[in-house]
Amino acid sequence: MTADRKPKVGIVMGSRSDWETMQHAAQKLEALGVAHEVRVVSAHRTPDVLFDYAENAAERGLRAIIAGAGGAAHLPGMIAAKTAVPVLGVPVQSKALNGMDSLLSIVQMPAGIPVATFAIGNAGAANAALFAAAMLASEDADVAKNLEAFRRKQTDDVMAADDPRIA
Ligand code: RP5
Repeated sequence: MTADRKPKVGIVMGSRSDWETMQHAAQKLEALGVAHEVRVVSAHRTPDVLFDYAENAAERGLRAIIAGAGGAAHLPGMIAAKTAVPVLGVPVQSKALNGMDSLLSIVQMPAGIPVATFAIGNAGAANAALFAAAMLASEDADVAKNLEAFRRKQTDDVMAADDPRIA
């Protein structure tokens, strides 16, 4: 959680091994000034913790949950089944199938319980954080300002170095 503010976004992951990927979500939220928390919550190893986390998410003030998992990645869908807080799923790049298993597990939710699904790996984690920030921007002027500044800098950086032959 950033500073002492109540977290607005929860970042959860199925295993500590997912942190290498999910740290990219945390870094973006930190940079944009979005109060957040980070937890390991496993759908199959700690199912009771998952239920508890999801059932209390709205009451605790979470506005979005970024859930990353790899392999048979049922974490985002199971969380979404237990809360109306929007769930943003990040497929972690698995060793066996390069994250295609994670992607399909997360994206192919049957109609009725949605999970917004992002790209496999680091890009997905970063974009899930940017998406969560965009969700909060309409009610938080500071986040809106930070998000706008991030995008402006990103554009400026590309334009300032638009000849790929020059390092
Ligand atoms: C999933 O299994 C996790 O999300 C992780 O991506 C994958 C492997 O977990 P570990 O065996 O590394 O703990 O539950």
